[in-house]
Amino acid sequence: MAATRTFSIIKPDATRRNLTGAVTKMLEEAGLRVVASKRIQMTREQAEGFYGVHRERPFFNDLVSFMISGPVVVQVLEGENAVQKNRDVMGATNPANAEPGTIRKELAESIEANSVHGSDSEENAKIEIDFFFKPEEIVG
Ligand code: DGI
Repeated sequence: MAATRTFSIIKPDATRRNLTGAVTKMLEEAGLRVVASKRIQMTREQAEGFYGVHRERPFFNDLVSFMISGPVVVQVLEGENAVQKNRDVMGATNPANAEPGTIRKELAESIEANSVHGSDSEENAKIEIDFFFKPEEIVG
């Protein structure tokens, strides 16, 4: 099967605790390659746009405030079945429900401060990659 791509964010709780390398190591050990990566401070407008699908959810304002509370690392990951592989290594949204060995079980603090974002479909991966990266910033 050909390699595909997904989009990942190392969230502010993880960058704050100096876990950028630890998260990336777990992604790499799961068989994903980092083909683009940059550390950014998201603006409120960017975070609101990125999480637009959650606008009506009760936690939307908290989520946006959390995502701009510190730097994040946005990444493009490549591998066989990249979207699913990344979702598997991330673990469940709430770390309390995540399987042992997953990033969220091992590293996350709470359902909000859950260390990583990962696209939930190939279609959304393309949209999310385009939201943060120019084609020339991705080197496979
Ligand atoms: O794809 P996921 O990140 O696993 O989960 P999602 O798309 O359902 O939700 C996006 C993010 O929103 C999630 O990573 C953390 C936050 N979130 C989801 N459900 C809740 C939540 N935050 C709070 N405070 N409460 C929730 O119930």
